[in-house]
Amino acid sequence: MKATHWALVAALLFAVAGPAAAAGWRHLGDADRVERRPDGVVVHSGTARLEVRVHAGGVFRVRLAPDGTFDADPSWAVVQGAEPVRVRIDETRAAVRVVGDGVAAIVQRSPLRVDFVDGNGRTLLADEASLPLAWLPGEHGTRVRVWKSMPEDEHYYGLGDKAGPLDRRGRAFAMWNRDAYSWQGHTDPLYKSIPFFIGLRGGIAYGVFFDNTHRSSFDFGTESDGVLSFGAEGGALDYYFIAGPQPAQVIERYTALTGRTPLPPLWSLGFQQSRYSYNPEAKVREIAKQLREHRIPADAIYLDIDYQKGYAPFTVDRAQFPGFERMIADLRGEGLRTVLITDLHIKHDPGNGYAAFDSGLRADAFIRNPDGSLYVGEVWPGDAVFPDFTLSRVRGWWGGLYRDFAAMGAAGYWNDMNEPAVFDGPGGTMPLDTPHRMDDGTTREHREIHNVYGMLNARATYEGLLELQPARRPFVLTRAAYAGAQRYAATWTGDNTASWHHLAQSTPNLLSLGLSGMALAGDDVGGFIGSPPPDLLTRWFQLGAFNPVFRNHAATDTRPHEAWVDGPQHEVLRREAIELRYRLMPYLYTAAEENARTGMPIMRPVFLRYPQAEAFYSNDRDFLFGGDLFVAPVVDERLDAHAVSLPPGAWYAFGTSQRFVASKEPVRIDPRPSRTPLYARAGAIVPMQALVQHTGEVPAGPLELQVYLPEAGSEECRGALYQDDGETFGYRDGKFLRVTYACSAEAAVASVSAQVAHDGFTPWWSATRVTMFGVPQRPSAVRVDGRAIAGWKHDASAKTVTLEVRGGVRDWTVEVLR
Ligand code: MIG
Repeated sequence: MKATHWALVAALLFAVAGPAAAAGWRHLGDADRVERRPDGVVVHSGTARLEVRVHAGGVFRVRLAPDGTFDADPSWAVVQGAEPVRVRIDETRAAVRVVGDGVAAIVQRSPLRVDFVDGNGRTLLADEASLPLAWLPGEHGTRVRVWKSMPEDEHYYGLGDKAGPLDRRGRAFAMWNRDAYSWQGHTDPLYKSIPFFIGLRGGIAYGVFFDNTHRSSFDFGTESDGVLSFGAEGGALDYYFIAGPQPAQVIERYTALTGRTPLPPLWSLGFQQSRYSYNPEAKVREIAKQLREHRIPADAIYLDIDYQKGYAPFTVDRAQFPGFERMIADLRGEGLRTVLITDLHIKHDPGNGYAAFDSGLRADAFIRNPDGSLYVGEVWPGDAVFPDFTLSRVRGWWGGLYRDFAAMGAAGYWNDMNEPAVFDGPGGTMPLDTPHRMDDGTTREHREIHNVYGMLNARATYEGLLELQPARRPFVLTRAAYAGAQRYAATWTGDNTASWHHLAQSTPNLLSLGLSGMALAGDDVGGFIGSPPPDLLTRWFQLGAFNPVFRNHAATDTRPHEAWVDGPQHEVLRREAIELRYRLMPYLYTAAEENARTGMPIMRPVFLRYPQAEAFYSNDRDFLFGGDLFVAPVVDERLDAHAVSLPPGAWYAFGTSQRFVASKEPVRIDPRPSRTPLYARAGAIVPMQALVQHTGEVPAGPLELQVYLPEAGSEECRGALYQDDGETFGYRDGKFLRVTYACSAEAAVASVSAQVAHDGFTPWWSATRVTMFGVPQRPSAVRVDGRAIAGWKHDASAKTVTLEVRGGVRDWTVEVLR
C-alpha cells in the first residue's frame, strides 16, 4: 500500500474511529476461530460472534452477537425462509470465502470484516478496513453500526419515501416513523422506515436490507468522505446483502425476502377523489354527482375523519350522515367505491356503549403503561387508547371492527396516524418505554416496536378484511410503514404542500418507494397543505395520472381541489389526463400484476431498465410508467421549452409515428405542451381500451393494441396483457388471462402476433384493434393468420396501419407486407 493511502486511513481513523472509540465504541478485532456451517460460517472474535450465511440465491445474511449469543428474534419483515443453497467454503490464512450462487462473501480475519465480491472478482461492498463492525452498550440497549467503503462513483437509492433527490449520496437519514406534517425537501425522518437501499455503480447493483426496527440511521458520506454507514440505537446488527447484478434482480430478491404487494382490486387503480373532509352526506353525494356530470372518470370517494361521531373510529355521525348505508350503495350504483378512514386511536370513552372501546377493553386489547394502567394519549377524539398490534389476538380483534362497514359495502380503508401520532406524547408519539406485549408472553419497549407499529396496524386491517370477505381483495391505505408493509397496504406520502417544489418532489419519493418494495403509492394530487393555483393543480393531475395510486386530496381550509374548480380550460386538460389513464388501464393493470408477481415497481427510474444509462442516475423528474412508456412531466412553473433526454434506443411520441433516437442532445418541446410529454419505446406493444367512467364499466369496443415498430431487427418488440375479474382471488385458481405479444419489422414485412399464455378468464372484447405506428408507405397487403384481409386502413400522414383481428382470446398473427 502506498504511503499516501496509509495517511488517508490514519486520517479516517482520526476522523471517525477516533471520536467513535473515544465515545466507547467497541470494534470487532481479529478472528479467533471459524466454525463451518452448511450455509456459511460463524466466526469468533473475543466474546463476539459474527455469522455470515447464505439465505437464498444471491442473498447473504450477516449477524453480529457482541456477547456471543444470537437473539432468536423473529423478523417482522422477512417472510422468506432460508433456502437450501449450495455453498462452498474456502479458507486461507487471511480470509474465509463463502461462495453461494456466484457471489462470494470474503470474511477477512484481521481485523474481522466482510467483503462481497461478484463472480468477476469485482468488489461490490466491503467493510471499511479501518472501522470494523462495532457496538456501544448503553442504558437502553446496545447501539450497533457498520461502516463500508463508499466508492466515488457509486450511487444510492431507496430507504422508502425520503425527501430530496432520489440519489441518497452525500446525505444522512434517520428511520423513525413520524407524523411529518408540512414536511419539506430537507425534512427527515418522515412517516415510514424502510431500511433498505440499493448501491449502483457502472450498471452493477446490489442491495442492503438492515432488518432492525429500532431508530436507525444511514449515512452516505456526510460523517466521513468515502465511507457509508448504517446502524441502530438498539437491537441486532442483522443485515442482508442482496446481489444483482441488475437493479431489477435486487428488487426481485428484496421483495422475495420481505414479500410482495398482492394484486390490488382493479378499482383502486382508477382515479380517487378525496378531501379532508367531504361532509355532510349531501356534500358527498354532490361530489359524486359532479364527477359524473363533468365526466371525470373516477372509482372512489374518500371519507375523512369528519364522518365519524366525535372523531371516534368505527362510528358514524348520523346527524350528518342519516343515510350512510344508502349513500354507500348509491355511490356504488354510480361506479364509485367508498373508502373510509379508520384511525387506530380508539376514543377513550368508557360507559357510553362505544363498541370499539368496550370490546377492546374486554379483550384487553389496549396498550398499558409500565404500571399496568391503560396508556391514554391525546389524538383527534381527545383521550384515546391504542391497540397492542404486536399481539396476534389483538390484530384479530381489530380486524373484526370492520364487520359493520364491510356489511355496509365500504370498499377500502384508510389507516392514518399510525406512526403512531400522539399529540401530547413525547416527540409526538408514545413514551419510549411503553411496553408492547408479544405472542410469546414477553414485552418489548416502544423504542423497538415504534417503527413497525403502523405496519402491524395495516396488517391487522388487511388480515381482518380477508377474514370478513375472503373472496375480496382488500384495499388498505397506510401512512406509516416498515419493510414488508407492501404485503398489506398501498401508501401515500403524507401531508405534502401545494407548491411547485412539492410537485417536483413527488416523483423521487414515489420512485424510491417503488424501489423499496412499496410500488402501490401516490401523493396528494394538488398538495395537501395550501391551495394550488390553477396551473399547478392541472400539472399535478397530469403527473398523478402516471402514479400507481392516483388520488386528489386536500386539507381543511384550502380551496376546493376537484378537477372542475378552475373553469373549462383547466377542466379539459385535467379530464384528458385522467382519461388517458383509463384508456391505459389494461397496460397499467398488467404492470400491477407484474409488480405482484416479481416486485418490479410500476413507476420505475430509467436505470431500472437501462442500468448502464448513467445520465439517468440523478434524474429526479423523468421515469418509466410500466416497462415501455417514458414520462417526462412538467414540474416547474416556467414557460420555457421543455427539454427531454430520452432513454437509450428509439422512442415514439406517444400515439404518433414521430420517432426520436436518444442522443446526448435533449429533445426540445416548444411551445410548452399542454399534456405531459409521453413516449413509447420503439418495440413497445401497449394494450388499451375504450374510455370508461369507472373500472366497473365494460369498455365499448375492441381491445386496442398500439404497436410501435422497431427498426428492422433492432430493439426487442414485445408486450403483455393480464386480465382477470379485478376483484376476487379467482386468479389464484387460474382464473386469469395472460397474452404475450411480439412483433418484428423486416424490410419486406412487419408482423405482430398474440400468443395466449394462460386462458382462464373471458375478457370483455371480441376483437382486437391493432394500430401500427411507423408505417410510412401504404402496405401492399395485410394478412391475418396467413390470409389477406380487407378493411385495413393506412393513414399516410399519421404513418399508421389500423386493422381489426376478429375473435376474443386466441393466438393470431398479423403481417403487413411493405
Ligand atoms: O392530523 O384525517 O395525512 O391525509 O386528511 C391530520 C385528517 C390527520 C393526516 C393525513 C391527511 C388526513 C388528515 N390526517
